Amino acid sequence: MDDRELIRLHQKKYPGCYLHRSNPNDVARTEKLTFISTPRHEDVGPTNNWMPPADAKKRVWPLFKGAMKGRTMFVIPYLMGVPGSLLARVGIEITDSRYVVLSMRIMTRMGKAALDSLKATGQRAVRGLHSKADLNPERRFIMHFPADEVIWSVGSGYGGNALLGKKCFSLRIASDIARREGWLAEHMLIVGLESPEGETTYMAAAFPSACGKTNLAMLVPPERFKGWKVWTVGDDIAWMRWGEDGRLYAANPEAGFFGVAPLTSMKTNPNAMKTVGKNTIFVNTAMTLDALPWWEGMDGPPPAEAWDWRGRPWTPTSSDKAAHPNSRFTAPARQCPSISPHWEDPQGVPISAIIFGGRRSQLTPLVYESLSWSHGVYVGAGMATETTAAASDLGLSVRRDPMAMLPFCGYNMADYFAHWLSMEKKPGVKLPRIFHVNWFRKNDAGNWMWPGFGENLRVLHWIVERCKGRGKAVETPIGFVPGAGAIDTDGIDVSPETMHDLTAVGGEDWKAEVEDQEAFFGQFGDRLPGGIRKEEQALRKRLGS
Ligand code: O2Y
Ligand code: MN
Repeated sequence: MDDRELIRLHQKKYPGCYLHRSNPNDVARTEKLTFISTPRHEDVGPTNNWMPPADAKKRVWPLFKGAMKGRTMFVIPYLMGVPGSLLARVGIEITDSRYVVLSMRIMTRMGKAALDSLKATGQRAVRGLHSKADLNPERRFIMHFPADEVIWSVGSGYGGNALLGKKCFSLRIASDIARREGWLAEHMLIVGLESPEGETTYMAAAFPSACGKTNLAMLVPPERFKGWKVWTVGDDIAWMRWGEDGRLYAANPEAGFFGVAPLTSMKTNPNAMKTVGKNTIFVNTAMTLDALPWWEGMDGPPPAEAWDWRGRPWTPTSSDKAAHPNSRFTAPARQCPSISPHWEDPQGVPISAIIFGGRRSQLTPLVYESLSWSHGVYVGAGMATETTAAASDLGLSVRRDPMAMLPFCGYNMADYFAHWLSMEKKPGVKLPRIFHVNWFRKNDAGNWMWPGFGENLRVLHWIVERCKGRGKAVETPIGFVPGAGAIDTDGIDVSPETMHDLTAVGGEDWKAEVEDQEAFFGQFGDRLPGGIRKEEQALRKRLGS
């Protein structure tokens, strides 16, 4: 605090809470400065930045020389996952950032749990070296060496670039370990839906960044679903392996949430608001004059005066936003009112449904179910989302983001698809069903067709019904969509006609979609698994193209 690295917030209203302001040139993870380093380019594929290890040694390693001078160097042993779990792994992060130490203490199980686990399992720790250095973006690199299970990060002190347990370890390095060992490390939330009869169905869902994963993980059932409960297991990452009973078990390797603050409110996510009321580090939010965190979209009127995310005076007439759009809260998961009683079970929770999704204002139905596992993998591989700066003269800008892993797969994505396809060949597995959802359809007038937020439970309910072998469905070329009346619309302003439009499959539009997917898949050349090509051909045939 003496160095203003942390600002103490109002301790009566926000006990144990602090604000951290990052350098204004360092406010989000940086994909273009993120590299996978392997001897052969083809092992990282066309969707990752590649740097050969020899070049990394020449270009990046020297940046660490003297980089920590004048700062304390910390050694952080940390555990991703819970002690004693087959789904747990140790990491060591060396860092010169006190903000990183404090954040890792929230986001991971730090210290003794990690050292005990190292001793008990004899595992090799994933080794990470991090230095803020001079925070110069010209000298900023996030390097991954999957073969050695090593991470180097230099020149950034922000979130995903610097808290190495999260994206670097739990997704990029872990996805490669998972491929070698036959499990899955995925960019997925994990949620349980408990019926009034007390039966809980667990689902894992992959959505690209900024599609509301944290909100879905912490959903509050609407009035119509009184008696139902939603249990949060994780909001960002799922590690999944096959249990002895043949089911797929998922665990959240993290111990905290690093959620986006703007637009989080008692209306959009009351559980998140209650989670961040204590022991939380806010990053790049605004702060009121009486030291309360504030951001655009929070409940109530804006403060008459505040400090913006850079610490400059701000009023509602200021032209800039008070909070940075990527401002965040770092909060312990155990504080979440909807945290599952099973979120720390060492075996994880059994997954009945895998859900893929994206933000598509047109084309993609509210929900559909794949025809088979391999078709579901194809659906995930073809996933896409509209980018925030969506509208242009050329139409909507759509980013392909297979399984929401485009920025996080630590190896060639073609091999990643093959790994997913191989799952159904494992003897004795009871495969989860695979679905695709889209909360973001708009009508011709440009209005949302589906209310979203808590009402998304109605769609999850249909998914659960399908998993139980119930739930009316109609087969279409792209998969099963809900039959008329299968999704409960009681109490919401969604007419049967709108429901019809939300679940309709436009053949011509889908033919164009397949062509666009083909352009994406084409970049993998011969490495694209035959299973994906086979599904693509089958879809073309069903569409009559
Ligand atoms: O910009 C960052 O460093 C954070 S990115 C992030 C944080 C929490 C969960 N997911 C993400 C993401 O980009 O997927
Ligand atoms: Mn994420």
